[in-house]
Amino acid sequence: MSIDETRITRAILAAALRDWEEISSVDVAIVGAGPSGMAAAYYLSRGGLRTVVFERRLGFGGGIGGGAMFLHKIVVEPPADEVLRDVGARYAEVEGAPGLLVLDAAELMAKLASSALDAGTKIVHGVSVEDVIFRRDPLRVAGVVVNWTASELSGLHVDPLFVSSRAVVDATGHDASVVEVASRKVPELGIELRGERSAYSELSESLVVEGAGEVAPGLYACGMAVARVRGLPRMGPIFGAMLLSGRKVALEIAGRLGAGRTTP
Ligand code: 48H
Repeated sequence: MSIDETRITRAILAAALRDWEEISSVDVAIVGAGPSGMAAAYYLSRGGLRTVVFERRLGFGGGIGGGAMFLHKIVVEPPADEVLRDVGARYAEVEGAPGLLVLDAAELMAKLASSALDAGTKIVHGVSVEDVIFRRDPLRVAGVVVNWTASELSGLHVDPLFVSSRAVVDATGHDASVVEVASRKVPELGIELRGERSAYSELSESLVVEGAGEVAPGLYACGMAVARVRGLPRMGPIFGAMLLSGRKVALEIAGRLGAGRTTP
């Protein structure tokens, strides 16, 4: 077999451009490959919806990777163990703390990603969402505006590309950057960002899941983005609400868009 450089280049170009052509119009565009975005992607894809995740960085997991102050463990509480079992991530009960489960950060990142990919999610790294597409009659968010993270970092003026979608999910974490840009640049959506509050783990774990969902027509939030949008406390390195809010948003979108097999 001859390994010809031109063939390597053409193979990559052809496959990547084929993917981008498909990605240019999807059912759901998820912004951020952290725990909430990956959980949402897994359940959406499992339900048969064409789902793409755009991730600014070159890896999966968002805040999972740093564990807690770089210690490579995180905790989760029921009923988020249902998500752990769905993606095959192992966990252990915490002695003396009934209801708390502990697991490896690396395992959760890997299992969320591989489950989402196996279910059909397309994950594109090194791409940042810098804006949304909106439509009138009826007023709604109708997709995202994307650019290479490298051009964002370089400060060069490079015009973006567009991805239209039936739903957009802000899973960008503390920044809630998609909801933020939509609230600023499409004021008629009437989105109010209330700002994240100081730590209160137990309260936050339930309120983030409760608050996850549609923020404006076509635009949904899960994970820490919910805390910034709804004015909720942070919770520290406990990830139950991240997984459960991702699953909740997926089920809500699947219900609206009419997917089949998402329900666990
Ligand atoms: C493309 C983007 C963009 C963009 C950001 O921070 P994450 O892990 O988000 P969540 O909400 O799934 O999980 C939050 C959790 O990690 C956490 O921080 C917790 C529980 N904190 C509690 C506390 O008290 O501090 O992941 C977001 C991902 C990251 O990978 C970003 O790189 C990516 O989104 N991202 N990708 N375009 N505009 N903005």
